[in-house]
Amino acid sequence: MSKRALITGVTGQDGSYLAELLIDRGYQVHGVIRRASTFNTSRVDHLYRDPHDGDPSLVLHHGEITDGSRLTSLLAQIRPDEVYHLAAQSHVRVSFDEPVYTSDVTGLGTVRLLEAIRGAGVDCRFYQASSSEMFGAAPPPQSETTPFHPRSPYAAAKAYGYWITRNYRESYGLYAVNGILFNHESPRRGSTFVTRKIAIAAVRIKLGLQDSVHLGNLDAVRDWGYAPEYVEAMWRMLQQDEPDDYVVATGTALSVRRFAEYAFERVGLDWREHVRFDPRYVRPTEVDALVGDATKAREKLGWTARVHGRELANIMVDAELSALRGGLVEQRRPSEPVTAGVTEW
Ligand code: NAP
Ligand code: F7E
Repeated sequence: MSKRALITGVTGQDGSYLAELLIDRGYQVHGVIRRASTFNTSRVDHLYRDPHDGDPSLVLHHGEITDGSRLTSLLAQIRPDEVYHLAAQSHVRVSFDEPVYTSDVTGLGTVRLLEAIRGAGVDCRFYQASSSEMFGAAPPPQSETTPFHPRSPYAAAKAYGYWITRNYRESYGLYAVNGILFNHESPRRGSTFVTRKIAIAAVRIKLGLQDSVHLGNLDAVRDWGYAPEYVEAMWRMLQQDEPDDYVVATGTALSVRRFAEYAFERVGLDWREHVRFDPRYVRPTEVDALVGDATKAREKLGWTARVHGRELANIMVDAELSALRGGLVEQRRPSEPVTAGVTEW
């Protein structure tokens, strides 16, 4: 019998890479997707097989992280060995516009899922997608022992998710872990996160499809890693003898400005000629610098980041170039409104 894994947020960047990894390792993966009027499964379509052609390795179920009764029925039906909770309203800037919704989905979503596991009486291991954003104003380097100082509704919601996960571990003996992941990116990153926004813009400017890109705070420092490597760390956290919490990071500090410099250099352009400032992208409270100390993950999980700053920028720009040349990337300018009145952060 192959192991069964349940992934919430399977249609997201990390969910899609994790589904690939688990299927490669012989799991049957069950993913929760939101019902939408348009298709939202583009990141996992390549993994999907028609169930009429045999036992599928990826099974998709409709579900909402705000709907506890649905989560309980899914748990009872699937009875997974491992649960990876990745679903979230994951955009920090958007969380200032929608703080209550973000708290509900990103914060309370975790306890709904934990209660569903208890309610359905399923014996499984649980992964919580915690975030370096929880450290917020705490100065780098940040490790598992650094106190949290959240600087956004998103970060506050993730801090709740972190503590409720620990509480279920301590209260009920659940094998529940927090992966405290620092920023990780890829060609599958949502196009409103800064690295992907910059990579798309650099390529489109190079190809003459736009002239400039508007950004906010260029001084912010982040520790950007490569998402396919980070899902390996998630899996390893659930294969240990004892549950624990781990920081996952590269340890390399890079400013937004430097990332833009690398991305534009990759296509032979000078970022200073194309990047414009727009105050709309500045957040009410900023997280100035996140740089992780992943010593524990290296020592206990045997995990180390291989891809760092400039190489990551190259991977993302190269992917954009080949996708755009292949006609696969939508032609819409990333800095244009998606729909009237909605800013793409
Ligand atoms: P992402 O690309 O934004 O994906 C988020 C996923 O959550 C999507 O599948 C989305 O579905 C789903 N989702 C959102 N609201 C939902 C709801 N109400 N009910 C059910 N599903 C819902 O995020 P990611 O970058 O893959 O990150 C995965 C997780 O790690 C998130 O929890 C994020 O907060 C956390 N994290 C990310 C990073 C990072 O740097 N990427 C770092 C630390 C922690 P749709 O496709 O339908 O929108
Ligand atoms: O911003 C600055 C912005 O939105 C990075 C999420 O995955 O990682 C992510 O959160 C920095 C910030 O990611 C623009 O102010 C400048 O300082 O790409 P981002 P994030 O906020 O760090 C953490 C770990 C998560 O957990 C989250 O889910 O870049 N910045 N100009 C900009 N950011 C955006 N989005 N757009 C700009 O135009």
